[in-house]
Amino acid sequence: PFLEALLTHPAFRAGDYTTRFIDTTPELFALPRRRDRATRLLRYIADVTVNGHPETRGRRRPAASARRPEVPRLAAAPIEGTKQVLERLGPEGFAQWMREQTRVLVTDTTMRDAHQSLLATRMRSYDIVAASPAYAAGLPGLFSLECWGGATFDVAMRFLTESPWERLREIREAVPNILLQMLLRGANGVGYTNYPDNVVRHFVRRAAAGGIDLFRIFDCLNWVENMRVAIDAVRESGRLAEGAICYTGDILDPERAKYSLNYYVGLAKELEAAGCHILAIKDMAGVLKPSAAGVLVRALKEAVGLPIHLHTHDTSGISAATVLAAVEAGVDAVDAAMDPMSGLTSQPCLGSLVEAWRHTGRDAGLDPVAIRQLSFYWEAVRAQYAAFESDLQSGASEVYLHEMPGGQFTNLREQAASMGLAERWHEIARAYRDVNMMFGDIVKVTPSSKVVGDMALMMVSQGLSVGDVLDPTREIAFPASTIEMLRGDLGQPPGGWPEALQAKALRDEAAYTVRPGSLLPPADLDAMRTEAEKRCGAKIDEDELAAYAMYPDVYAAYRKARGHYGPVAVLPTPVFFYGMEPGEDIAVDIEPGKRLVIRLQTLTETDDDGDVRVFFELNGQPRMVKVPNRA
Ligand code: BTN
Ligand code: 3PY
Ligand code: ZN
Repeated sequence: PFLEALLTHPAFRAGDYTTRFIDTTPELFALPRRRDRATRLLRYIADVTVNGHPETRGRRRPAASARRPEVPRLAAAPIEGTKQVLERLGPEGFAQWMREQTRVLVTDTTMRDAHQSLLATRMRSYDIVAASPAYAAGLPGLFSLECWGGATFDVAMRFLTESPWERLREIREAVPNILLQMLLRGANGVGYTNYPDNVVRHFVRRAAAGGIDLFRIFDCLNWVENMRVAIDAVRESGRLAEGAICYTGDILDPERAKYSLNYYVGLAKELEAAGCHILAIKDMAGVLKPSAAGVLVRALKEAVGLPIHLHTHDTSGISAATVLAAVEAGVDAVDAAMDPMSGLTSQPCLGSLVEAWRHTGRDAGLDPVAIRQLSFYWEAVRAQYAAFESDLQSGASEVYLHEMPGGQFTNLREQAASMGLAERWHEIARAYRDVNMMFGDIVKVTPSSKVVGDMALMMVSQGLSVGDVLDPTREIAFPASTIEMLRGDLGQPPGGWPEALQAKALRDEAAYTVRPGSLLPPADLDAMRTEAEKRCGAKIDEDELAAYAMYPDVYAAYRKARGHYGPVAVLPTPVFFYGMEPGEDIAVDIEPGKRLVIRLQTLTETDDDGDVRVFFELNGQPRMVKVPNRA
């Protein structure tokens, strides 16, 4: 039937087909694509062995002596944890329970923010899922695992050719007892722009069904108006809505009056009134100083009845002091990263914080042996991602100047380097600060941080000062992201946008101040599903639709790559990024009980057609794959 469909297809009969035929007529290829996953994986391994992986090409390689990550084998008795507390008490009761705990409640961010901030978000499901049972067995006293959302959703599909939904499902299956937590960018979902309300609602419902218990929701301008749809959707799903105040400036600095203690207290009250169960202090840049943390936590505890959850980054090098001060002041929960994934732009060191509270009234109750065993595992995992390490070697007080979020910092350095501006980093940091002030001193976190970064890079590369940009007689080609933000597309900052700059950037276009989502018509999800199915040549389920709605092109490219290469998420990380050596064997579980043993025997030289033949043994049977050498 496939061949018949192909031969009678109008485009084929008209001779109007090229190698792009598969792209434009995916419906014809749905059938053969479904064939043999093993064959497709061999095709991938052959390809990556010959050509390398585009994401690691030209980058530092892991040390040859690198140790293989061994997952600690811990007794697997299901032990009751926060997940059961939530099931028993419901979200309101759970929040009350949090406030009654004397121990510090600890979130481990290793599976999300830590690798987002240290390794360009490139940690694969393979390594995350493998660690999960050890968490369930060894650290059932953790408050939550932050394991999803933020940039991980996009990066999984775009760069790792894997499904964020499958990742979530597998973590959930392995961790029945600890809350799973995600980061949601309010109306921006897990993307970089405001989406229609029904897209945000659909996404939240699917994430809740997929296993997320706690949604940390923020808005990149601290505009609560823009968080309500997400907060309501989380509440309707029966999950925990954690509303975040994004911390910027310095409450102790009278010169930064815009972001005063009063401002944050007001925001906290708004979030409480909006129905949040938990309040997060989201210090995305790591600029909350220890003394300010104490003042802030005390004031918030006084002002609202919600439990408080602190998130910070160690870019400055003193974030542990901030966390300790917040705990002294009575904060209920804190974020930290497993030791080998902590520090620098990531979270403070989990194991050491836990030790700091041991034998005190706030002992976190976490097993140091399990922490050390998991740390030993993560250390070996991190070594496999050497290609994504930044050149950052130490803490830096410069963070108080630029206030870049931990997740953006190394990214922007890379971006600067790729523009030939590596030597001018400190100028960029200064420009970032200046652009922030030019925008009226705003909260900088995805996606507003990206707007500031784009503008700063543009100014440094073109040698423009703030004075030049504001000069009415000077023509400036503003980055599109700046024009969109000043128009109102990301929402409203406290005090509105600076009018002269806004008028200059928008020229004749009108700005608006209403919620962007109120102007976007609801997405027609059924039509979108039909479109996606046509484009991908396959059925699209509700989860995939949620991904397609935010990232149509990324999702379609992921589906296509997956159709061609198979479920590459099952491959060990060194194989995924570098392929195999002749004589090497690997065992791959493509599903529970279905194991492939793959041996790469040998490769030929590149032939006259530019192809390499790669000889494998698959479960003992010889197989050959021919791949073009694209080098
Ligand atoms: C995609 O197209 O979305 C995924 C990219 C996968 C490309 C593979 S990775 C191994 C091999 N080496 C290459 O340079 N390309 C392919
Ligand atoms: C994200 O939005 O991905 C963040 O981590 C913001 O801090
Ligand atoms: Zn963060």
